Amino acid sequence: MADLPTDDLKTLEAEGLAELAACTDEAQLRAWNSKFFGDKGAMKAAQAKLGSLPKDQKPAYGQEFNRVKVALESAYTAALAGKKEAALQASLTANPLDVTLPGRSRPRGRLHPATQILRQVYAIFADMGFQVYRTREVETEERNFDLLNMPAHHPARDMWDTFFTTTPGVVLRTHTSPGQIHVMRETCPKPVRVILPGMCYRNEAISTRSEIQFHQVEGLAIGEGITMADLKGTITAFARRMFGPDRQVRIRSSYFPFTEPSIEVDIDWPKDDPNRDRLTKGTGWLEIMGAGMVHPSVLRAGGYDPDRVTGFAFGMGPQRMLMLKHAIDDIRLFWQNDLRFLRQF
Ligand code: FA5
Repeated sequence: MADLPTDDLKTLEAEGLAELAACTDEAQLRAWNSKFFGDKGAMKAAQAKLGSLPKDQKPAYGQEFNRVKVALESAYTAALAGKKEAALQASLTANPLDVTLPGRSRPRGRLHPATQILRQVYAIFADMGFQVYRTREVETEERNFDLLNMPAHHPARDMWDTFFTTTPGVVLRTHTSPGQIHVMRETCPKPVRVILPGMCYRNEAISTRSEIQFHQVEGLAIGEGITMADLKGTITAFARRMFGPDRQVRIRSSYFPFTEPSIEVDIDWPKDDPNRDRLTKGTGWLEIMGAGMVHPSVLRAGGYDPDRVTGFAFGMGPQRMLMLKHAIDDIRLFWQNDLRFLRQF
């Protein structure tokens, strides 16, 4: 019996399947696909043959063609999927991925401890109704001294080793107290309740407790009937919140030309700290602020009538307070930019 045209299709199918099985990677599979299903491929040729067949053979050939086409197509799809899966497995074995490894964290910035303590101070005084008022770091000698009841040649000026600028009469402020004059002149005759934070500069011998630049937070309250009891109450309430109920507050009498009477406030150094004696010169206390009732001459310089209003003022050192809070043994650490220190806060 003569070969039927459908036999050619069967041969084509067998060839196709055999060649497909021989393909080892995806590229070979795609080449196989072009060879059999491309525009000039074997299946196109087999389809073209249909037109040249006698009419009675056409239906059988057509049916067989479709069967072979579907068989080869599905074999190709399955082989392609198999090769893709194998490639994925190979890549996973070659470059193992440990999904349990912790992710890479981004280093987070944080606020400098000096800024952190300033913000704590603001928050505590905000609760007591004090507003933050900012004034300048470069001041006139007049506001830094004269208007604070320290005329030229007054011996009290020796309390502050001053950095003078090359402009006569202009200094780097030695304390935040000149801010009192700015606030009073701006606010008079209304009552005042503000804090004035900022950097101060003194030509000091640098030591573990003293820097040539340091923050202060000045406080000023002016109104009718303000007394020393208000000052003590405010300071004690502040110290309780800043240092907690277990730390002791000591108020001593003192002297400042711009307050009368004047006091200084100490906090006890943590008792279990081995550096306690060295940092407190054997006393167990560290001074955190000077304060007092605003001197009548200063009230007058600010525009107020000392017969009608009184007021209290204080000037505290946040760096000293941080030292006390965390038993930090050297004030110089604050501006050294040593990350081993800064990262602890
Ligand atoms: C004054 O500067 C006054 N102006 C404070 C004041 C304000 C008194 C209002 C009365 C009324 P004194 O020099 O003591 O005072 O400084 C105040 C605080 O600033 C000190 O208690 C201390 O905490 C801090 N301080 C002073 N000098 C330094 C320094 N060199 N380094 C770090 N902190 C300092």
